Amino acid sequence: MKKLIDFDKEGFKKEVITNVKTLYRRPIEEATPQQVFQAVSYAVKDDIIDRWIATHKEYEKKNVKTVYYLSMEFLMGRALGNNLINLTYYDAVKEALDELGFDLNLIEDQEPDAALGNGGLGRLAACFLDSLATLGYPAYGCGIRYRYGMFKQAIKDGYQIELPDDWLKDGNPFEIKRPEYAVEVKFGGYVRVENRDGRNYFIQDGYQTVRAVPYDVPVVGYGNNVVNTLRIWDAEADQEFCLDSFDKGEYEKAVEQQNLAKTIVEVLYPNDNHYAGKELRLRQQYFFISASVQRAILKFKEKNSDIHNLPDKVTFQMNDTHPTVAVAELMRILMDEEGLEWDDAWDITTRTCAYTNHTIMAEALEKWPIELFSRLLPRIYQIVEEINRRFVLKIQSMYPGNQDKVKNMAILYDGQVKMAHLAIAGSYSVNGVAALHTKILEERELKDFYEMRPEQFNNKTNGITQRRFLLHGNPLLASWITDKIGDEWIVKLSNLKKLKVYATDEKYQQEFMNIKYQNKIRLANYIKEHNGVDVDPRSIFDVQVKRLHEYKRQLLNILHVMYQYNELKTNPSYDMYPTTYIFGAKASAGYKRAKLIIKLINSVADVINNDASIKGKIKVVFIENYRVSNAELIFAAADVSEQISTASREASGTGNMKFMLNGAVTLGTMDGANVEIVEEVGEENAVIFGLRAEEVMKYEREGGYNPKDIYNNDAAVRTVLTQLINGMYSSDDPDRFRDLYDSLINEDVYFILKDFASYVEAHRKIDTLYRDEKNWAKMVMLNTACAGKFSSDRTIEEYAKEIWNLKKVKVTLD
Ligand code: GL9
Repeated sequence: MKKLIDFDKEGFKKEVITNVKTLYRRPIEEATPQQVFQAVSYAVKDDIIDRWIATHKEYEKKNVKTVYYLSMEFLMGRALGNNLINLTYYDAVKEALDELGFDLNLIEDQEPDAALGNGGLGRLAACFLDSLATLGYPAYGCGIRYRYGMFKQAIKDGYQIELPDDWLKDGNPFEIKRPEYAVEVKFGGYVRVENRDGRNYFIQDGYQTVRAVPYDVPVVGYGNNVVNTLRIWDAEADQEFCLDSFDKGEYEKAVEQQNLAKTIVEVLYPNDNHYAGKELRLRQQYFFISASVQRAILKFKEKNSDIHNLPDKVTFQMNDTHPTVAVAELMRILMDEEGLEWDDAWDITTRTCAYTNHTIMAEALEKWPIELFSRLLPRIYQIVEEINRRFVLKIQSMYPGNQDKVKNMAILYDGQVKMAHLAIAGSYSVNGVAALHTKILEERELKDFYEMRPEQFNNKTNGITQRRFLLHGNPLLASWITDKIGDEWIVKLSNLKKLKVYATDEKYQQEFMNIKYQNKIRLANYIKEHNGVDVDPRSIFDVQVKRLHEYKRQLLNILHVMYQYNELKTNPSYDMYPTTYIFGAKASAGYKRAKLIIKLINSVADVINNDASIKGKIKVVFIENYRVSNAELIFAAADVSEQISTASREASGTGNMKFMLNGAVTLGTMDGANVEIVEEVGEENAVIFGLRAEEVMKYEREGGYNPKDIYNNDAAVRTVLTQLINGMYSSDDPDRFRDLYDSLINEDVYFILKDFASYVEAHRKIDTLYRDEKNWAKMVMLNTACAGKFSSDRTIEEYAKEIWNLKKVKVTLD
């Protein structure tokens, strides 16, 4: 690996030893692995700090424009390994620890994942931070320091159990508490008007305040001395918990306040692509947005005297609608605190805010009841009302007499605050996250808004960071690539195309496939250790890992496994290449059907894995507690990447890119970024099946299709469906899976039966392709070679140029 930064190995070892001593009063020989992890992390942080300070000095000196990436979720994963990679110290520290008698891999395993996110949306935010720092763009991530992150999943009797994720229990060595930057956030009360010097001021009274206290987490750029900040907010009760209260008998009240504040940041809502409408969630949203926006304005004012220049120095990028109250909060600050008039404030706001849409799933749309919204945020609601009033006037002047337009576009309608509409009205940019997704937004979901202001819309196809998902997650492949084409790919992923020439060379094919095999052994060992299942690394590793959601169609996958098992049992000549079907998925705690699908997968695994008669031709594994850290092992080991969402539903997907980068073939529908993956790698190097988005949307316009036709005409489908209700996989309770059966037979909203035959066909094709070793090697190598487009570095360059107008900064250490 390239070494840009000097590393003093002996000094580092000494520091680790000292840290163990000062932190734990122990000699290093007696330290636990957790203690060594802490000691190493503090030593690494020491090196980060100087660069962090230097970076911010440079930003201040240049008075740079900064993007504030506002997000309810940052799915960071572990920090130690990633920080070492980006400091370009990884190998050197590995050596230093070896000399101290510790294995860096085991030390890394001591760190809990920072799982402050659900899935793709949160992980995208984390990849973006990595790219922003690596490219040298001034940026803050702004979020919430949830006390409990994404729950820990255990599997008991095949069912998902949720356990609290107490990720802070040993302390987070990388974070720094910044009480000096604390701000107040106000909830509730009422608004009164006060006239001063002929101008009306709106004053919130009778409110409760919560103190927002930031914790800063460093985000290290790769080999460039840049360290940006992820600022996550903790909540504390406002008043000092004073002895006075005892005297007044208000002890309970004081404690209550304390708890009320703490509750706000207690837990991440474990919903993916689904809105639950909980009051506490809106509290969370306003809490971190008000704190982040207030702090950004204060910082702006340190270096700039005219608030009108805010758009030249700040962009608030809203990660989905969750941070959308930022529009109204910025208006509030500009008017109530900076004394601007509406038009002026609105002009500044709409040149400062930008919005990314991440889903078209109807159930994900955030709509707050006006009653709740106005009670919790009275002043903010007043502002939203006025934004809406003016916006509706604009609609009416553009489309006189067209009530449908008002109905479809108003921010307040039917007693609800529509957050997406507020985001669009308040932003200068609206972007989708893959070409197909953006097209669907423009032509269907947000058609009216697009017609009103087409220039506002743009696409930014998602990306992933190769630093975590190749350099750190797949060290064997990373060093093979560096050996062939040099190490510039680490910061310029398009270089991978230079690997194309190796894809047809047998010697290199063997090297590449050998690395894949080593990675499969590594995963097999993990599975053995964590699941107790033996899997054969020579079998096809066919993998679907992502959140459990009906639209992602894990059910289609497992129904196909059931079908294949039937073929093996009934047809002695059925010839299939041994395949290991690997699943990993968390279901939202309240999502019953998703949880039932997990149970089904595990039940099918139980039956099939224990049937000696099929000679191990099929194995099914459900990896418990799928998360960023084990994902890195899984991507590296996959042969086949299952990306099988109902076409039109997956906005982009990013797992698809991680598999491709690590040399897996996509078995997928023409959905989200799969479309662009096929474009890059060529149709012959992916296996595509199923309805196209156009076809799905046509059926939907026409009221769906009739799944019973398929049930009646396809005997194989009928058999599989019957096995859902005849006790084959639930002998103790034959009705257990009836809900799944009914949903497929009666509605099949996600076109599972409709796509089934095509999916079977696609699997046959994979089987045939895999047997042709040379061609398969060529295919997977071309997948890696063509993955350049999907670096989040490319995505961030596009955001920086086309939306944010940011300038790069260079940081040197003196
Ligand atoms: C998602 C989409 O479902 C994904 O297709 C997309 O890749 C990511 C990132 O743009 O955004 N939208 C969404 O609400 N989630 C996504 O993953 N869900 C969450 O993670 C909450």
